[in-house]
Amino acid sequence: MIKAAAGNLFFILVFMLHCGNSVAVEPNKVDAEFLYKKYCSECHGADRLGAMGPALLPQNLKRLKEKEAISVIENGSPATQMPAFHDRLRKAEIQSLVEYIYTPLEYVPEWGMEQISTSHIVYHLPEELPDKPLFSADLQNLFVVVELADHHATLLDGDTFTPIYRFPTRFALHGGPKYSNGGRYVFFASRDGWISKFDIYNLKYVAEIRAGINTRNIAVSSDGRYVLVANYLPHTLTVLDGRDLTPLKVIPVTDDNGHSSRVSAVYSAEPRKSFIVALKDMAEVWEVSYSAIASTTQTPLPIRRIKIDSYLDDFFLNQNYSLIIGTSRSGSSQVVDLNLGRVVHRLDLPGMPHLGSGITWQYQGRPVLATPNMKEGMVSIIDMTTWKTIKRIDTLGPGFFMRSHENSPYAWVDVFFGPNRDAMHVIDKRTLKIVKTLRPVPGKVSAHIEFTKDGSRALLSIWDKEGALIVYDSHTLKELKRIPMRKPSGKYNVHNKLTRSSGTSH
Ligand code: DHE
Repeated sequence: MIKAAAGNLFFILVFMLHCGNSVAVEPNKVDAEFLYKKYCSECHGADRLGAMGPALLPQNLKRLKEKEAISVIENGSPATQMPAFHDRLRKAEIQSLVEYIYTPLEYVPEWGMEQISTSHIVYHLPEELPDKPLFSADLQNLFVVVELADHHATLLDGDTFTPIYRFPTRFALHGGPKYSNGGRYVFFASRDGWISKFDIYNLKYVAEIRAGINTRNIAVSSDGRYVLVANYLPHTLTVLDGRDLTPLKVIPVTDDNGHSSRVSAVYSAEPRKSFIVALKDMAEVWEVSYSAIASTTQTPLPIRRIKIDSYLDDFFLNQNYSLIIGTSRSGSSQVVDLNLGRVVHRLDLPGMPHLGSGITWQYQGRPVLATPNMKEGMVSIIDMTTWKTIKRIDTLGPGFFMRSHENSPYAWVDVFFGPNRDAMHVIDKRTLKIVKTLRPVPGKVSAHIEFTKDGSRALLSIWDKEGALIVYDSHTLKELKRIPMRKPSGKYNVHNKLTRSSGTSH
């Protein structure tokens, strides 16, 4: 059943009519518009509403001063796909581009309940499809691999490492797909706001909906009832029914003074039966409860607002979800106690720690948090009882993703940026020393590890159009298999995600 084909057409028409050529007239407009189309539109959208890159509108650039914007265009932005343009654009051209992106659009499409509902597509009602997989494999040891180069995903058997099924996805998926119902369903989010629910047993999409114009990520409640969508544009959270993605509610993200904020990310805190929401332009963390006790018919999904020191651009939740360890790009890092509802520690973390990729393990009888750094070549190891950094491990360059598994003595961290981005370090969790540096394909980025259910194998991505997944024995560190893939950005093991392994992202 396709409810919304007409709705989609309507959306495209509205976009074409209202966004295509209707930018407010400003000095330098002709040049800037031309330059924007040539250099920026592929990633940021022809209409500046965002695509692979974020929306470039004054309301989304509030925290970026115009001087900083010039530097980003000149030098690129660390930890993103934004390249440097100093060799292609003159200073005056960069200046005119900055003026252009800080000029409000004459028309920003509204994306509320009505537009979201119109985009809703239901392909199959979940109960119409058999509750039995069409293939045979250990269902807890499956991987979904996102292949960014041609916008596909591959379902991979985690015992034999053979692809079971490859299917198209929406454009530019971002963030980890989320599993529900013991791994039967997987949910994806694309940067342009499309949320898709896929039935792994039947190898079919169940439903899709465009929940935002520019989206960060999603979280699925542990009971599978709700999907919460974090948006950059508009400044909202969208609540969807986990069954068929019917939109239930759009929550405006505003403070007491009516100022609105982008949402950095949302996670489901299963032990608390709540969603934790980090905000990019407001010094607050929100906890949205989905427990039956907190939710009443009068107040479904009540929101608890916790004031904190500063914005959260990136954050990590500890294993029992009582603490948020968060950081802002300005360099301040803080520990927020969710039970006490306040900041309880400040951390000394230089550079740009990528806490979203942080992992924990026991080191000499105490829990430690390890985080790569997207600006500096180092991994910080933090004692989670004293909140002191006990070791900085030097790496060959800034990294993005870090991974381990309860059954593995090693933690793997990539070197995502710089001349050594083909390198992958393996750290011994017992000594906090790098014991091996792999270069599986010289000259090509190697990134993002994920372990099999039992932790015996580690899967590495070669981030290239003609890329691969490389399977390693996680104890001997010997290569076992290469599976060709098209820029496999991330891979997600059902068991490790559903059990919230301390070695992976949740
Ligand atoms: Fe991501 C996860 C934010 C750039 C690939 N990234 C996440 C998550 C957040 C985040 C909040 C956790 C969501 C989740 O899993 O539910 N990412 C950001 C940024 O703020 C940043 C630095 C700037 C931006 O452009 O948004 C950023 N991310 C990138 C990239 O440039 C990457 C490398 C390529 C891409 O696809 O855009 C990238 N991010 C990823 C991947 C994950 C991710 C593959 C999932 C990791 C996982 O294993 O869970």
